[in-house]
Amino acid sequence: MIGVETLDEFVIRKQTEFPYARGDLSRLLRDIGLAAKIVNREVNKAGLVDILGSTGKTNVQGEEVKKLDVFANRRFIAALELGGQCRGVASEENKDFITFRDGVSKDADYVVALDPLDGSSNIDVNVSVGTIFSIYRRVTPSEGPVTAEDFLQKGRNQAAAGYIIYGSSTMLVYTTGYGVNGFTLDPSIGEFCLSHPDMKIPKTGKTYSVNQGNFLSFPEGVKQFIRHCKEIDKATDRPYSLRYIGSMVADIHRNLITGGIFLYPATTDAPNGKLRLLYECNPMSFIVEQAGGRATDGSRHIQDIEPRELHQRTPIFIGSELLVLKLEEFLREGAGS
Ligand code: AHM
Ligand code: MG
Repeated sequence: MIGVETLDEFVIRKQTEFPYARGDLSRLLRDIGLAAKIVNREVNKAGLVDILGSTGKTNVQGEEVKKLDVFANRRFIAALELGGQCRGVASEENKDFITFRDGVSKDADYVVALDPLDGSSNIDVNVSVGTIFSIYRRVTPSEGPVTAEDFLQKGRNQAAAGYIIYGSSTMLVYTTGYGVNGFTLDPSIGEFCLSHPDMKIPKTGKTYSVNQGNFLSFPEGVKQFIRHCKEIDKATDRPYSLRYIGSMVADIHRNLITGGIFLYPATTDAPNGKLRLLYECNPMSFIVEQAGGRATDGSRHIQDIEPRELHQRTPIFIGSELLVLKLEEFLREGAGS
């Protein structure tokens, strides 16, 4: 191929790979790409305008909502509604899912679970944030309104998933179950261009990413794994490197490219961990597994967990296969001690 391939061109070329090759999912991905460009524009100028800072309100999880969270949420929901391929959205920022009943979306077959701006505590300090999305084909009859059942599907049912990282450059990475492809936004032409075709996560790595401040309240097996990471590794003559941005998208994106493991375990105060199954853990797990990695809650694949509620949390260990397997070994030993 001569020159760059844009996200839209790529999605159209790959359309025949989709299980329902009517083009709906292709259009949905392009709608998400468009919203991402608009959010990117606002994230980039966050330091310049009054949009920066907190609204003073809290979201459904009781966490402080930053203005850009609100903006990104509105932007993505509007793009999905106007695009006409999405029938409903569950968002980190909304207690209940939203249904599109009228207009162009009224016959759409897909629903989207969304974290519009993940890692938003990093906005004020100019550190990478992200958007995470998960797309399902609805399971209830298309004549009727969407129900919770359409969203509460196992991760294995995802039709597509992806993230956008608003970083030193902005990238959109997605999978439809046929490998993982990454696109970098070229600001000079305003297009996401294929830059990372068929991404594969290294089998192992030398990086672990965890909020180690919570060490004392981690399960015993996790503590042992972290101690193991701090020991001198015979192969490299040095310990593992700890790298923790505090933005799940950015931490996992780095590990996807260079190899590593990201951990958000249960803690004494948060026995289900912090991160949300539907719009954080499932989509990131789909991508990492498609890239050849592994994602579990310590005993089950994340994508095999049966969701019970929209904002359900789960512990997560995700990244290079051999590192996650090693962690699971420590967890089994820890449980037995
Ligand atoms: P958010 O969706 O409210 O931004 O929270 C999710 C973020 C993740 O991106 C990140 O991995 C994690 O929270 C960091 O949490 P902590 O500050 O407890 O380490
Ligand atoms: Mg989040």
